[in-house]
Order: sequence, then structure tokens, then C-alpha cells
Amino acid sequence: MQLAVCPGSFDPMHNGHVEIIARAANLFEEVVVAVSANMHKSPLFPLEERITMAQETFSYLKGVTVRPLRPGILLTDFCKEVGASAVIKGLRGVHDLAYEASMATMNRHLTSLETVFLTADGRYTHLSSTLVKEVHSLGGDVSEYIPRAVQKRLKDKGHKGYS
Ligand code: COD
Repeated sequence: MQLAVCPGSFDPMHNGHVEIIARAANLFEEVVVAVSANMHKSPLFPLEERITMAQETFSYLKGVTVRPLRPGILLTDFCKEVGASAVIKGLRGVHDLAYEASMATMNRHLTSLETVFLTADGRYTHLSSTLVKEVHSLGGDVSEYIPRAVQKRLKDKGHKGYS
């Protein structure tokens, strides 16, 4: 069975992530969305809520499951645990490539884990979770960029009081 892991912080998940994961589900029999607990700064959404939003978003897609990527675990060890043969990453441009290529090489050296890069859809190359949060916090409408499961919860946060 071909299984791939799509890891990320997903704080929150946006349509750039959703599009990459949906395409991964066309390539692999099973896709595990690994939601990282290990954030350098405190997330807007707690891990449990980020997992719930991802589960709701992908409930329609056969073969896609959502799991926490617990703190202190290497991605390569997580992939071994779930039996993944590859990691999937989305690339928005050369900036992402520079950052992601070194992680991909390190992961391959650690356990022969391969990374498959999918180029971001043109509609979402400018999109990041940070930008979604910033625009929303300043009163901008980001609803066209985030799945329904995130829209409601982001609205509940109001517009002010977070960065
Ligand atoms: N379009 C397409 N794809 C996108 C877009 C977009 N607009 N935005 C982001 N993506 C993709 C990128 O591939 C990105 O990697 C992924 O979505 C997730 O994005 P984020 O921002 O939610 O996640 P990150 O970058 O914070 O996640 C980092 C990881 C959790 C993947 C990383 O830190 C990790 O692997 N941690 C595990 C610990 C480990 O093993 N460290 C050593 C690595 S060598």
C-alpha cells in the first residue's frame, strides 16, 4: 500500500493546503495529514482544534486521515510509525524550495524517506497561514481562502486581539 504523510502546523489550514492534500489523495492510496504540535510560538488554534478542522475539511475524501505530530518526534520517525513511503510538500516558489530542499535532504539521509513536491496552484501561491491570520485580525475578509470548518472558528476569534 502506498501511504504518504502531509505534515504542517495548519494554524489554520487554508485552501493552499487543502488543494495540495486533495492532489496527494489522487496519487497515494492513503494520506495521513500530520498536524504538528511543536510550534515555536504559541498557535492561534490549539492542536485539538486544528485536528478537528482538518478532519471536518477532509471528511469527504476517502483515504485521508488526520493525526497529531506530537512534540519531540522527528517527522522521519512518525513516517516509520505510520508506514509512509513519502512526505508530500507544496511549493509556492523558490523561497519554499530553498527551505524545503534542505529538510527533504536531511530526511532522506536520516531514513531514506523521500519527499514529493507538488507546485502550489496559481490561485494560492501568495497564501500562508500567517497572512490569513494577519488579514483577518485587521478586519479583512479571507473567507475565499479558507475551508468552511476554519471560517466559522476564525470568525469566533473576532477581528482584534491576536497577531
Ligand atoms: N500552497 C501550497 N502548499 C502550501 C501553501 C500554499 N499556499 N502554504 C503552505 N504549503 C505547504 C508547504 O509544503 C508546507 O510545508 C505545508 O503546506 C505546511 O505548511 P504550514 O505552514 O502549516 O507548516 P509548517 O511549515 O509550519 O510545518 C513544518 C513541519 C511540521 C512540516 C516541520 O517543522 C517538521 O517536519 N517538523 C517535524 C520535526 C522534524 O522532523 N524536524 C526536522 C526536519 S528535517
